[in-house]
Amino acid sequence: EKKATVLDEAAIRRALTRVSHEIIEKNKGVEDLVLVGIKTRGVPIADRLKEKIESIEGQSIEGGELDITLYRDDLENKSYENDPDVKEAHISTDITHKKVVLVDDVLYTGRTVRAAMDALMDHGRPSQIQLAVLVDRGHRELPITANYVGKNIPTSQNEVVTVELSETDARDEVIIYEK
Ligand code: 3GP
Ligand code: 5GP
Ligand code: MG
Repeated sequence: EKKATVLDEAAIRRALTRVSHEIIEKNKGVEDLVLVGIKTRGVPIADRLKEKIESIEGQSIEGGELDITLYRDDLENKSYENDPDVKEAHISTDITHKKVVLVDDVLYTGRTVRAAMDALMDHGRPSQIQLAVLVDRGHRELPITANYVGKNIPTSQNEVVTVELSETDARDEVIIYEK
């Protein structure tokens, strides 16, 4: 059951523009920066941030993607017994000594990000790992926090945040559903 649209196309665009500026400001430019999207919807978000940052700074930056899948068959039973698993990593560049910004659509328990950090460490030795998410819906089960947040959406456990992006879906919209 649909409860509310929390972000429309313009709001998503503005949030990502702000986050782009925050990334540039925190890193004092884009030197040694690598943006790594977590599949599926973290990837188009990372692409959008990359484009905005490149156009603001007039400099190209590296990108990559990680495919993190859960062991489990359903999203409900994600727990310490069935943590997310890294399927594939495609990172165009050597991340050693680089500042990696992980990008995901929704931050929830933090277990996906933990798995993503493990994968990055297997891949090289980044000098720093930062996290950017479009939506932080709360309910962390690990001491993980995002450096950049498009929108904080306090949710209950029986709500689901649906992220639709034009690259993967018909349009740009973030909606809260009651399960
Ligand atoms: P995404 O891969 O595009 O990010 O996790 C697989 C998909 O299921 C995700 O899409 C995500 O949008 C969607 N999803 C909805 N609710 C949940 C949830 O509570 N946990 C997880 N892991 N995914 C969810
Ligand atoms: P976590 O591992 O932090 O619990 O969840 C993060 C990952 O699960 C994200 O990649 C995200 O796609 C997905 N996820 C968790 N909760 C939600 C949600 O409410 N909505 C959507 N769209 N994805 C979610
Ligand atoms: Mg995701």
